[in-house]
Amino acid sequence: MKLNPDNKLDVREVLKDLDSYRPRRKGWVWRQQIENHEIGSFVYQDTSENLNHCVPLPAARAFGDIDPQCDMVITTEIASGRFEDDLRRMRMAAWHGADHIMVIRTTGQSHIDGLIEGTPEGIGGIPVTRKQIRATRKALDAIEDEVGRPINFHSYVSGVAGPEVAVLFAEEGMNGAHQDPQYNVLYRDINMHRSFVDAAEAKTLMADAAILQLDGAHNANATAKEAWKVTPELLVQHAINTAYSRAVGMPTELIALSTVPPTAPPAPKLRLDLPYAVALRELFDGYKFRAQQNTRYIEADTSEASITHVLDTLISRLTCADIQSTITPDEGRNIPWHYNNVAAVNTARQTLMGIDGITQVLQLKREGAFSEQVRELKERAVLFLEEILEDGGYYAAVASGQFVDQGYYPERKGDGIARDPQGGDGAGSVIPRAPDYGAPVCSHFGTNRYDERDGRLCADYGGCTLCDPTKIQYIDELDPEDNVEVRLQQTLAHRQQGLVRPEVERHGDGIVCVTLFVPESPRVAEAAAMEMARRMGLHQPEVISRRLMHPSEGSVFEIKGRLDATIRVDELQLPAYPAPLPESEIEDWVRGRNIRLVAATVGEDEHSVGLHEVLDIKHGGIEKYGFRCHVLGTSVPVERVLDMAQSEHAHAVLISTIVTHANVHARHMQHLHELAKQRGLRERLVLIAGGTQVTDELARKCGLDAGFGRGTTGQDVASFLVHKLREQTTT
Ligand code: Z98
Repeated sequence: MKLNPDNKLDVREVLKDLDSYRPRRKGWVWRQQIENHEIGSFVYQDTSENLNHCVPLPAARAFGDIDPQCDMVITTEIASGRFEDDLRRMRMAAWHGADHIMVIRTTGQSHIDGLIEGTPEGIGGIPVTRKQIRATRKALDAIEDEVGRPINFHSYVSGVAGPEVAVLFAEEGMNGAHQDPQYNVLYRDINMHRSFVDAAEAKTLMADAAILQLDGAHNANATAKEAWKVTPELLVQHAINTAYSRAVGMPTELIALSTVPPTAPPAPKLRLDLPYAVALRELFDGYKFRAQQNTRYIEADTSEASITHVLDTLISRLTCADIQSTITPDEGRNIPWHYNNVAAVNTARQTLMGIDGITQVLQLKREGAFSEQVRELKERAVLFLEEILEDGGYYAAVASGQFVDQGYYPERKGDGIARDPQGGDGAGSVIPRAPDYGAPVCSHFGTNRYDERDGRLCADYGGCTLCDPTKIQYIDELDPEDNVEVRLQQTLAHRQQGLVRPEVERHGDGIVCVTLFVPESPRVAEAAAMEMARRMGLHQPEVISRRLMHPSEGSVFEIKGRLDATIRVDELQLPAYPAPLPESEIEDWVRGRNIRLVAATVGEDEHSVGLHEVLDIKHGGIEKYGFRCHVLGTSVPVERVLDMAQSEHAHAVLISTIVTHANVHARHMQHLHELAKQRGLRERLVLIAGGTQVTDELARKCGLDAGFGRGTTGQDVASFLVHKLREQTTT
């Protein structure tokens, strides 16, 4: 399967012959660091290979559209509920620099005692089934070819069916997974004995399949009310899972500790979070570190979430994290939206490139109060571990509620999560293996009656699914109504008919978001905002963010709702801009020709920023190609503009209009055209208008040659001028 950047990902193609698709590699892939990497005008220190296809950061347009890639793996976490929608989301994220795709499982999968094959769509995550994994891996294989970088696919080896899930992941080429028995115990109330026994089996499978393991310690600071107080415990949880993994035989390089900086502003974040990050890195030197964006404090303000994420990422870089994991900044208010997945990836990408090389110029102070804080944290953690040993071990400590207590150890508040060692899901289900127990796959932990032959333990019974994938039973979805084929019928019918609808969660869901400020006190303002949303035609409007500006002056609201707008693509009138010419071609044509332009902001309009952006050499405008620009300033009458064009023997006139009350921008454009005609100048003068309310269509209707709206660059205008002036000289 090969992707073409000009075409949509074809889900039908992904589903074709899925029963026989095999992953083409297994195991985790890191980015390779490149130091002194020359990209465009810069030399980078903390980068990896460039991508074949990407969407550069917005400011890249000022730097030759470069898109340096950092050396950390970047995660995006995906959870729409439908895997077919997730595939497109993954492709977009990969183009923006994500190479670790984590899919969230549907709520409750942890409690199911087996694989949930044959299951359709999920709620708050997807059901992790063989079909979903295989389809995703197949799509990711094609996406990684398209972007030119390996992409790691990841989900969770937890719950009552942990070992079965681990076999599935090993069979299907999953590259990373969370595995930590403590997560089962604390957050899913699965029996502790069962969880640890299962973990030994699951970790062996993961080690043999080179699946990178993330642990679950960070969940404690997502759960604790005062997250910075559980920092000693986080170190203890990491220690338990790491030691257990090593005891089972997992190699160091496959163990990644999962960590989240515990606080967010207005807390003094760096002062609290940095010592914790340093203590963790020092105690677990030699292991990998996966730092996740802090989601603990995400409410409704995506810009606040992004700023905390920038600070988190700074901590990651200063303390040498290997993976920067992102979550959508809107997770506090929506089923994450795809463009917010991309926004989170870009926050990490932008921050990491912005602080490239920072560790060569900045060093954390290793004396005084900072190192005392680091030492104190380690001491608290060691004391906690010693107490667990003295008081009867891990099971006893959990039973007495020692974990996720809000006290800063050794202080105790008595509000921790307590679990009964004899209770929970799967209690009493651990039974000793019979001496002649035969393991169903080669990769396993403990007793096995089969002896190794030809390097395999499964030779005696003719091969296992890990050694011989033809033995894998592929089960398709079983629900006749809710399955991907049925869901795709509508999607594909829409596409075939050329229909498009807005979307953010799932294909064509119609969901849109509007932002409005209402100058009233909060309650009145909110009711008014909702009413305004209804009048805009939004169905089921819902306030997803409210930000107080002032108790009586007003508030800003973001409202989401469903917009019943289905557009026929073939009925759209697309502006007929010529494709921009290469800069060298523009310059070659313009230089030496003495092309003169007269420009001004017309009418009573003092806004000149847009015009300067397009013209001034200082702003990268078209002067740089050799156009001779005569700018008359702001609030200039159209008559004066034409006087000057006449006396200068100009080739073109550019007018800019921003102020638009009473359609004044359109009237100025018409006036320019009419007057040029009256004076007999129209034939030889190219007339162009620009401004936020100007469109090409409107400008042409008013008699001009072209109009340029928002987002126009000098290159666009220069390309048009060269096309047009060339035409004039050849006709
Ligand atoms: C993360 N965004 O860590 P269920 N095992 C471990 C986990 O940390 C998690 C699960 C399993 C976070 C997601 N972590 C939170 C060690 C979840 C998931 O039962 O499928 O929800 O388990 O990336």
